[in-house]
Amino acid sequence: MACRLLVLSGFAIVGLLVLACEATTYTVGDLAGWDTSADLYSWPENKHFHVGDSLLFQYSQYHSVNQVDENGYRNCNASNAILRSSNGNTSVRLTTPGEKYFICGVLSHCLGGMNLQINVLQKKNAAPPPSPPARLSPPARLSPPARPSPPARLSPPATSSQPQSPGLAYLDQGLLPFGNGSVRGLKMWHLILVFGCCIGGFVLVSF
Ligand code: CU1
Repeated sequence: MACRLLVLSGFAIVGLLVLACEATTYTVGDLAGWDTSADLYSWPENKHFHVGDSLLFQYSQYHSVNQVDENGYRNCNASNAILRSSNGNTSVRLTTPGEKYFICGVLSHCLGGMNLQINVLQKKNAAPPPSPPARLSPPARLSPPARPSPPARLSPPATSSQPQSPGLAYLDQGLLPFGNGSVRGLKMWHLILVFGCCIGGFVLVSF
């Protein structure tokens, strides 16, 4: 499955490269051709001519194609033409960037609109734009410093509904044997002992 995807993407890349490299042939004047009836002034608008593209001039026997410089273009003068053709089907390959000028060799035709000026751009990029650089992994985040464990909370003092005397407070804190819990049992035994001693003493006095 991965191999198929790899092969398919390879074909897609090659196809894109072929499309990018493909030169375009522009038929001058489109359907009207290289003719006095064509609107050759606005024909180049919204077109992007590149080095490697071609212009195809299709015309009747009454016309000719002459590539001239700017001066020849302005004056409809083909005497110093760079290129001259009258075979009715002239293909001109655009080999260098810059302004290019073409006129018909018949002066009245040139003055009547059979003249063409185009701007040729550099060759299209054959290779796709470079992929952006690989993103760096984010810097390693430092682990936060270990938080000290909170101090052990002292158990809150036992609450009592009744106000306590200072003595009872001591008892509750376990400082005296008569405090809370098991200590309280000792207090009870102490009372019983005292009570027993009193009864014993009373019995001894009675006899
Ligand atoms: Cu002409």
